[in-house]
Amino acid sequence: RPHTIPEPPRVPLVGHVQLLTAPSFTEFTLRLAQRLGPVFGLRLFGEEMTLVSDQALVAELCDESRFHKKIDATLERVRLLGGDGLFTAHDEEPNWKTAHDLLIPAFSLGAMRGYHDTMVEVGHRLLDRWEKHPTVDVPGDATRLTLDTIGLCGFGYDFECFSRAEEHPFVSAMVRGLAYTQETAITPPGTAWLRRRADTRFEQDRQTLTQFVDDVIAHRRAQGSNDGQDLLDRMLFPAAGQGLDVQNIRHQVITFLIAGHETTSSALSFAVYFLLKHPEVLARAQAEVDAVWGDQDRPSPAFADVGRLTWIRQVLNQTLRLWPTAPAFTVQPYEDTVIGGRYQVRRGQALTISTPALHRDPSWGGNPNTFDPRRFDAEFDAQRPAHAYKPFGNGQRACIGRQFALHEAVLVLGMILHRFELVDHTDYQLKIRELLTLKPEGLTMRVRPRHVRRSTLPVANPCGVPNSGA
Ligand code: FDE
Repeated sequence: RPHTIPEPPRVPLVGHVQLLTAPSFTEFTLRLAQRLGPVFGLRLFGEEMTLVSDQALVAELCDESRFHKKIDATLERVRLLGGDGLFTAHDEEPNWKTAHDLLIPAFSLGAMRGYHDTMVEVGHRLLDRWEKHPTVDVPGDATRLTLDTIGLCGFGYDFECFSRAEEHPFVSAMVRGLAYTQETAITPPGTAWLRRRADTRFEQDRQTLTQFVDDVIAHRRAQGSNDGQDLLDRMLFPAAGQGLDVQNIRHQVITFLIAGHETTSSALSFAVYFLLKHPEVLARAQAEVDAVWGDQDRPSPAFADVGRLTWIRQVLNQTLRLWPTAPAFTVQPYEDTVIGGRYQVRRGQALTISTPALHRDPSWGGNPNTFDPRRFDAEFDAQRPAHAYKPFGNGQRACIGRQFALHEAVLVLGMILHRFELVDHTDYQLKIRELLTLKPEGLTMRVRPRHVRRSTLPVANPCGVPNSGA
């Protein structure tokens, strides 16, 4: 017999007003999952959602013959910026498949080789800045890094985030625009007029974004194909068959700049946070980078070096287990069906997988809240149930940028740890800020150079004794 999906107490007609005052939606749902169990419902002003975090149930929802991606209320709002770009397209929109097939090769392992040198160069920008300014705004600089990287690798555009005094106008418009789409996602009926000024501002921001993207496109068209390899080239000069219309290319560029920077930068920031709080994990990571780059002053990491940083990769995997920076994804059943053998759900009903809750399932063993990268030792990888770990979503709609993000994050974290000692100078207490993605708000640290600078060593050997080269 079917069970009813539990719900916290709610106010008649309005619904779960608690949602409006919760500090972050993700932390709110984590607490509810502990209280109500791994399936529960929430509703607000007629908007309904069902949150799921049970491992077996999530495995069921990942069956693509029964369920597929749903553009939920949140993503529907992001469509105001991303339109039918990859992230926010409905499965049925033909542009999704066209763009997916066109862009998949741009995210292959081979393509990563092509981006590697640019990622290294941008990594050096960050190190140079930290050398000069050793008190570091971690999420701020991580975002400068990831935005420069996706801009250069994807579109041959240099945002130069590290060298400008003011934020790039595209970035301000994007951040403000995204905030608008989320803050106005769920509003009490009849109150739309209250935000008329915000609406006007948003229209201006949207124009700024469109204008910027059109300039980048015009520039590439004028200059002609780069080498056919980056995202823009692949969209503007497709090899054969279907291309994308201009409107959709605009949406894709905005989508990649949105999807490609905050998610990755926050993953880096959370990793730094965990390293600050786990000296033994940090020491092992430093030993790893030293084994790869020795005491070189300014190593230029090779592509293959990134694959050797296995512990740092485990640090990132573990970071994305506890704080998956894109903290949910939503699916819907193709037909009315029963899930978990007991909950009746309707065709098209939004079923949202809370990954931070899924990733704290008791089956992770011990206290699932503890940060321990050894959970990603190869022996455990083999034993882990399918779909227990979903920081990049599922199936055909899973993150296309996964390899890109991980290559970039592992590389740069390695470069940082090789160059600097990290100091938790404020005894930072984690505070999560949520706006589509999660980030550790206000995380700062101090950095100190680790290695003896070659340039500071004496040039001549004053005693005339052969230098052993130590
Ligand atoms: C996607 C994605 C996802 C899914 C969502 C849903 O389903 O709704 C997820 C979960 C994610 N993604 C996550 C992430 C994390 C990180 C770090 C990242 N991510 C990163 C990145 C970078 C880049 C460039 C990207 N990313 C991108 C992207 C895209 C385009 C998408 C959509 C896809 C399709 O087709 O749908 C995604 N991403 Fe990510």
